[in-house]
Amino acid sequence: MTFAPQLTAEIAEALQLGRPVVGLETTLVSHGFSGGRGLDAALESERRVRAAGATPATVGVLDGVVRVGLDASELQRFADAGCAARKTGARDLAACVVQGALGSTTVGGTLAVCRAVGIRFVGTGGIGGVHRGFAESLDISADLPQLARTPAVVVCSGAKSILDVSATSELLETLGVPVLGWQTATLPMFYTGAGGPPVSATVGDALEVARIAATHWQLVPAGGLVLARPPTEGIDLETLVTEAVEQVHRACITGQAVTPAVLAAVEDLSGGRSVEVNRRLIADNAELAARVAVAYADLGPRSTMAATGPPPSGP
Ligand code: PSU
Ligand code: MN
Repeated sequence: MTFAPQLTAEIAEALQLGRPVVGLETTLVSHGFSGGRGLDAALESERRVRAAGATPATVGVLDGVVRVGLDASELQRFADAGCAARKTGARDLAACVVQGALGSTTVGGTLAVCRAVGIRFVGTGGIGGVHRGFAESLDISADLPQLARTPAVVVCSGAKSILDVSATSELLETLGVPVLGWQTATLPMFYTGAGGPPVSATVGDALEVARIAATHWQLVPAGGLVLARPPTEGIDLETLVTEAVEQVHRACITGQAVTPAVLAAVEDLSGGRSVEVNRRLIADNAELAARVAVAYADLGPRSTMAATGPPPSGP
C-alpha cells in the first residue's frame, strides 16, 4: 500500500524532459455535470491541451491508486459514478488510497498531487472559494489554502459564481496568491466576465504569464498563482444563482454536497444554458493552461531552474 502517484509513461517522460504538462481535475467530471456528460468535458479538455502542444494529465484516485493520466474508459468511471465518487480534496487522498475508493479530485486535491509529481499548470472551470453566508457556516474551500502552498498556475474563470466572489478575492490576497486577469482588469464571475473585483495584475499573453510565474517561484518557491480568463460568451445568471443558493439552503444541504446541488439547480433554472457556458469555458481554460505551459517550457532551464530546484531550507 503506497501513496506514490502512478503516472503514465508519457507523462513521466514529459516531466522528466521539462516538456509542458497540464494537470486536470476529476471532480468536474463526476460532480460538475449530471447524466455522465462530464466525460465529454474531460475528453474535450484533453484534446485542447494536446492541440496546444502540451500533455494532459488528468488526476484521480482509481481503486485506491492515485493516478496521473487516465484513459477514456477510466474517465468514464468518474462520469458514470457522479456524486457516488468521493469528492477528494488534499485531506481525503490518504483515506481514498487506504480504503480503495474511487476519488474524484477537486482543484485542491489535484494540486496536492501536482505538487508531489512536479506539474506546474492546471486547467479547470472555477476554483472553490468562500461560500455565501461563510460567517455562519465557515464554508471556505480547501482549494484556497492548497493554492497558497502549491507552485502551480491554475487557469480558471474565477471562483464559481455560486460563491461570495469578493470575499474569495480578499482571501486570495490574504494568502498571497497572485490573481492574474487574462486580458481583463477584473476577476471573472464564472458564467460572465463582468462585475467582479479587481485582479492583482492584468496580463496580455501566455509568455507574460510564464515569466510572471517563473519570477514568482523564484521569490515564493511554494506559492501558486491564479490565471483568470473570462468566458468567451458569458451570460448573466446572477438572479438564478441567488435563487439556486437559496433553494439548496432551504433543503438543508451542507458541506461538500453544496456545490453539486447548486450547479444542478442553476442548470434547471437556466434551461441548460449554464451547462453550455460551463463546458466551453472548461475546454478554453485547459487550452490556455497548455499555452502558458508551452511558453514556460520555452523559457528554458536558465529562467526556470531556480523555480524547479528544491525549496530553500529553514523556516
Ligand atoms: N466548478 C464547477 N463544478 C465543480 C467544481 C468547480 O463548475 O464541480 C469543483 C472543483 O473541483 C472545485 C470544487 O475544486 O468544486 C470545490 O468544492 P468545495 O467548494 O466543496 O471545496
Ligand atoms: Mn466546502
